Amino acid sequence: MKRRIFLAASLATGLSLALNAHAATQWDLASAYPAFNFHTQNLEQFAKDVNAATQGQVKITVHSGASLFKMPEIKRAVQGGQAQAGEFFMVSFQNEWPLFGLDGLPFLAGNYEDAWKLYQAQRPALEKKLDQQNMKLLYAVAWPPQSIYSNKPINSVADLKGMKWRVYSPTTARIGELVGAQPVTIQEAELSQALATGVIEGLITSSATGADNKLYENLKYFTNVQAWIPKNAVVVNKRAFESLPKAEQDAVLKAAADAETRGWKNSRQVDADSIAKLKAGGMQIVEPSDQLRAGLAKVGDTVIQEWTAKAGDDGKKVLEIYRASR
Ligand code: PCA
Repeated sequence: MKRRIFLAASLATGLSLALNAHAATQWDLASAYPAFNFHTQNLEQFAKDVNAATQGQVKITVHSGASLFKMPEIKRAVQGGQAQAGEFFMVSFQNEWPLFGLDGLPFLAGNYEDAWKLYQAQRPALEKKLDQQNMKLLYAVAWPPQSIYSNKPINSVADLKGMKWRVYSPTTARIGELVGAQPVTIQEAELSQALATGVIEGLITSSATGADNKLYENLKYFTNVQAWIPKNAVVVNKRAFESLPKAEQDAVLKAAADAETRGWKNSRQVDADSIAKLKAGGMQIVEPSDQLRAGLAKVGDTVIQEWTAKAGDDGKKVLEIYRASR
């Protein structure tokens, strides 16, 4: 009798183990940046943390380097559930909803403290928007400040005239137009090739992206204008998230909060390290002249005015919240 009870109990345990093993969730997470980029490394750590906190019940595979979807496709892929999770560059999606472009507006928040405040102002609206699009925001992390790379010295905005200018967002395209450059949309994954083949001659991006892509092999100047601090958002398909048991949902959210804190901290360090790498690669790091600053500020004012007109009351409200928090 005792033996039978024991047998029944061990059968039940075996069964529940089998069920547990069967229930393990597997998510594909699409990302567009190289495996060694700091955002990608942060995603890998996030995946590890989730795995550990759920005892292997939630396994996230990070597909870096645009290997699963190209950056412009990632958001829609998560929305439609073709990938359960993904990372996308928010400002690229400004045409869809102006507030995605908030952190790409020139000289609104050019340092990390302000960028964080801007994010706090943006976040509630962002979460709501993503929720309407069938996604949940896990976290968002800042790229280092955006500065200008070129072959010739940029002393004023007039020096940008006629330049084949790589753009990644409606705002970078508009800036290109306003300074008389020729905007060309290029994804980061194609950056080195576009430079090597002369499709582009200059761009605005982070120190990190310059170092990741060895831009010093083709370009000579990094003009440190620190115009804005855009963010990557990491999202999960809402249905995929909601199908997890509550304890696993909580574990994912805890790991996401940790990833956000870690990512913002790393971003600053990566900025310093990347500028050192650019220098070591032979690039000249130049502080912007007063003339360049003034010219860019004027362009920036136009861009912000145009954005505000499009963004309507929601945009105005977020800008007010941000300005009051500074
Ligand atoms: N690097 C990415 C996005 C912003 C950045 O710093 C890029 O240039 O596409």
